Formats: sequence, structure tokens, C-alpha cells
Amino acid sequence: MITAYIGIGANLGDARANVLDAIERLRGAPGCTLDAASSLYRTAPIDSSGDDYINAAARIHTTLDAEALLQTLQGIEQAHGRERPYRNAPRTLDLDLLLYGGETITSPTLTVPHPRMTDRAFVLIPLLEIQPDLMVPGKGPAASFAPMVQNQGIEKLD
Ligand code: PH2
Ligand code: MG
Ligand code: MG
Repeated sequence: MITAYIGIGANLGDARANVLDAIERLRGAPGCTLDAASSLYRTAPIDSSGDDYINAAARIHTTLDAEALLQTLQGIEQAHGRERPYRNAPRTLDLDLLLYGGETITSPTLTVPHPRMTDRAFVLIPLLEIQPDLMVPGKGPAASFAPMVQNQGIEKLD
């Protein structure tokens, strides 16, 4: 059983509903159990355009290998009609595999840890909510990066 962390984001359609539905689909996905989900956050787009994003993070336990987990995440994105007209385009749902156990993975389809996860408040702050002592392989404590993202707009929703 592997503990994995998923970053969730949306800024097209009913972004809040899409993120909440994604959390429920992670709960029900074969080979996965949802262990924790963060609050929802409203965040300003970074290297992207369109409306503010709704972001969240989830911790799951999974028996899937990383590639199968990625397929599961892409299936949930597809269920929300995800389109990829250009890089970082506004999206109905984005599910990123941030961490897969303590593994470092570089393959044509996957880079884990997610290369930008410690640079972005919309990933880091929800993650730290559910796992304050999180360690990022090759980088150290996730919390040590929080001061660097504190100028990025992020608002916790209730
Ligand atoms: N995702 C991106 C690019 N920019 N900005 C915010 N605020 N939230 C996101 O989830 C996001 C982004 C690429 O996946
Ligand atoms: Mg992303
Ligand atoms: Mg993605």
C-alpha cells in the first residue's frame, strides 16, 4: 500500500463542484482509499488565464502502481470533459500526482515529485493543511518552502 498525494484544480464551469466531485471520485476509485482531503481554496491563476481557480489536495492510500494511478486520475479528468487546447489552458478539472510514496519517477508520462509543487501556494498550502510534516523526496520539508510562496494570492474557503 502506497500513500500518494494528489493536487486538484479547476477554473472552468462550476469549479467548486468539480473539485468536490473529484474528491468523491478519488474516494470511490478502484484500488484507492481517500485518507484526507483539504479545504477548498480560491487562488489566482499562475502562468494561466481565466477565472480564479479552486484548488485542494488529497492524500490517498493505493494499491495501484504510479502509471495506473495516473490513468485513474486522467479518467476522472475526462469524466469532467477535460480538454487541452494549449498548455495551462483554463480547465474543468486537473488532477496532478504530486507524490507517490517516497518515490522519484521520471518517465515519458510522469515526473514525481511534481516539479513545481514547492513553488506554488495553490499546491503547497492545501498539502500542508493535511500533512504539516510532509517531506518531499530530494527537497526536504514541504513547510520550508511556504515562506517563498506567501506573496501568491490564496484564500481558504469554508
Ligand atoms: N494549475 C496550473 C497552472 N496555474 N494556477 C492556479 N491558481 N491553480 C492551478 O491549479 C493552476 C494554476 C497548471 O496545472
Ligand atoms: Mg496542474
Ligand atoms: Mg495536470
